[in-house]
This record gives sequence, structure tokens and C-alpha cells, in this order.
Amino acid sequence: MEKLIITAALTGAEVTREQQPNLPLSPEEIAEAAYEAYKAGASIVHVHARDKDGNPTQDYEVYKEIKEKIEEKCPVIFQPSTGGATWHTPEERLQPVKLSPEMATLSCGTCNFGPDVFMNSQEYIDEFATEMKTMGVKPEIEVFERGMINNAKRLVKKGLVDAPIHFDFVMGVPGAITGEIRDLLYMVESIPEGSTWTVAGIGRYELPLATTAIMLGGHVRVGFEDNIYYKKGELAKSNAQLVERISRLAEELGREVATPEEARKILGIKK
Ligand code: KMH
Ligand code: ZN
Repeated sequence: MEKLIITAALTGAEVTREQQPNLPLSPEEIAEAAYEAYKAGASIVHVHARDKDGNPTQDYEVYKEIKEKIEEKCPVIFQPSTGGATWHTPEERLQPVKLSPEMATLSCGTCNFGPDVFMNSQEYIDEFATEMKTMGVKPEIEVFERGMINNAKRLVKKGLVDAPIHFDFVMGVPGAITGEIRDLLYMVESIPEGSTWTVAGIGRYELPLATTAIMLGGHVRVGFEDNIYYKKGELAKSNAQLVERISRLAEELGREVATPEEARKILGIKK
């Protein structure tokens, strides 16, 4: 089996310090969390920026500072969000792509997102994909519902995304697909042959889906964006603690963990 790529989703746009006191917010804190996650086995960090008040921002300069600070510390793959928060405009959301990062997320459809709606019209999906192609950015296709896989296949047909596609199944967002294992199997069976995939289980779904992905040959995303607990009723101490557990499980299950360099090869990223 291919080595395991672990992504650490460090901050997200929704979680607050009130909910998770160790949430990294400033560029310094996010870079330090990235370094700790890298040491624990992460080869990709998925990043959402926050402003000085801790609110989600898609500001180019803030992402630039985070990217540079991470690069000073370690060779982990920097993957900014283009999803931002549900209230960000498409123009705001696209800003970090202008940094020409190795990867960025590309959400491939609209869905309910708790009490909000996460809007991704066909027009904007195409625009985001075009911009990523122009900037040489490998998209991680964010899939919150089964139909979004079809939208990603459409992008390949239009020449806006190169195959093989790399998917991230985000499972367990209230209002979108649940994180039951049978749903993951359905998603995995539905993607084109040769694709790679990772799974981000939200909340209590994180651990069972991660373990299943390790055994199925998929990849794993963990971190405070998706889940703030280590176990029921016990907050995690850090993103790195969640990554460490996945590295340990992989070891126990006989799956080696990829370095960033190996992850680049698996994903076809040329540095
Ligand atoms: N915060 C969500 C509305 C992404 O990072 O690309 C969208 C999200 C997806 O987190
Ligand atoms: Zn995100």
C-alpha cells in the first residue's frame, strides 16, 4: 500500500478559542502548530487565516505571512483554504491562490453547513479551478456530498483540472453527508480509477473514518478545524496530539507514514 499522507487542518474558520483554548490563531501560532504537526507525522497543513481579532480572513498578506513562517520552520506542504468562511465572497476566498502555493482546496458544490449555506456555484468552481491551473496549484477537491464528485469529473472533462484527481471527503458536517463508514465506502467506490483520496471526519466521526482510511489505502485529515476533542468529553491538547495518534495507528496497522517529499510524489506535485 502507498504510504499514508496525514493532513493537519490546524485552525478552520468556525472554531473559537472559547471552544478550544489551544486553537492557533496568529501567523506565529499557526506556523508553530504546523511545525509540531509536521514533527508528529503530518506532510500537509491545511490553513485558514485569522485576523488580529481572531476572526476568519482570506487576506492575501496574512496568508503570505503564515506561508513564509511555516517555510522557515519545515518542509511541510502548505495548503491554504479557498473555502474560507461561509460569508466570504468568492473574490476574498481566491486570494491565497495568488501566492502560488503547492496546493489549495477547491470545494465542488453547494451544501448546507450547519445553520449556513456554503455556496459554490458552477461559475465560481470553474473560476477557482482556472485560477489554480494558471498559478500551478494542485487542487484538493473538497467533497461534502456525493454529487460533488460529478462536478469534479466535469472539471477534468473541461480541462480545468488535471487527472488524477485528489479528493478530500469532508464527512459529518451538519446538513451534508454523514460520517458513517458505509458513506465513506460509497464515496470511495464513486471516484474515478487512479484518483487519490483523503477523509476529514467531523467531530466524533474523525477517528473511525481515519482508521478505515488507513486500512483502505486512503489518506487522513485530522485537526482542530474538524474535531477539537481527543476523546469524548476530553479536549485535545494540540493539533499535533491528533496527528500523533494517526501516526501511531498507522504504525500498528502496518502502514508507513509519508514524509512531505513522499507526499509530493504520491500527489504528483512538482516543487
Ligand atoms: N469553512 C467552510 C465553510 C475549505 O477549507 O476549503 C469551508 C471549508 C472548506 O473549510
Ligand atoms: Zn478548511
